[in-house]
Amino acid sequence: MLKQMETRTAGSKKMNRYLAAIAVVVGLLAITGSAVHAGVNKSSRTTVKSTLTNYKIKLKKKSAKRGTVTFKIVNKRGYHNLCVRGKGIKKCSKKISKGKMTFRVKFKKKGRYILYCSVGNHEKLGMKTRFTVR
Ligand SMILES: [Cu+2]
Repeated sequence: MLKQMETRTAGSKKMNRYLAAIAVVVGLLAITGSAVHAGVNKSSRTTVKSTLTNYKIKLKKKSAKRGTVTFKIVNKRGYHNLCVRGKGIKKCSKKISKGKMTFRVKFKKKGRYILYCSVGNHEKLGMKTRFTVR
């Protein structure tokens, strides 16, 4: 189809220059478009220092960007874990007594999540806190 157009406008240098300009603009738009797309898709990584004790969860950060969040947990007292629920996610770390562990969660959706401990009735005793994904 383009070939036909070129044949028809053959002899018109002005038209050819016009078509070349359009091609350049379309090319630039394609480049800018893909750059913006890459920016949106870039998944973020956040580390959140977390402390567990009887019966509290303390977070150094209460929010993160969408992406992978690594909770670096120190359990100071008692037997606990760290769980996340909300937006279709329900995931728990292993349970530990005094010590350290890492718990990694991939947050795909923005919104409010709850972090809690699933041991016994610890959540009711206060081991519960809000976590926001932006
Ligand atoms: Cu607990």
